[in-house]
Amino acid sequence: MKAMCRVGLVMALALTVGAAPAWAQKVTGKPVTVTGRVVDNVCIWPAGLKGESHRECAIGCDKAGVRMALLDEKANVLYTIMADAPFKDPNAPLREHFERMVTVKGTLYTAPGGQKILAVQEVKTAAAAQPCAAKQPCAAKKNPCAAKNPCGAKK
Ligand SMILES: [Cu+2]
Repeated sequence: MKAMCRVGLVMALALTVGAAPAWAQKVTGKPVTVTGRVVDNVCIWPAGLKGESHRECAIGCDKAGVRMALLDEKANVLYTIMADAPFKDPNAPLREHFERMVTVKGTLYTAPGGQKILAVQEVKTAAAAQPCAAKQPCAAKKNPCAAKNPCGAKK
């Protein structure tokens, strides 16, 4: 009987080791570039607060340890932010951009449940990352920069 129990235990251990549960599976990331707003989860979801007027609050939330997120407002997708290596502050590269539009280069992981997790490698202001009208300011009518460019304003 004792021997049977031992065999059972060994088999159970072997099964545990052999079949990793879904939550322990490695997820393959893919390189992405995402443009969105750096938002504060604590304020945007319960109260709908975001944007420039909310910057001071986001700075306060950051000091309290809140991790910022990236919201692609066009696609309506929220990205959880993480650092691209252990022992790094995930908010650090975003700190000067809280509540503003940025373009982030990084690695995207889709976790169980569909959560999108973005390992941040590089952050630029969205405008700096898209100098869209710079080369031919008057050429493209659908240019998102048209409103700001001098050729558009003359019409
Ligand atoms: Cu806040």
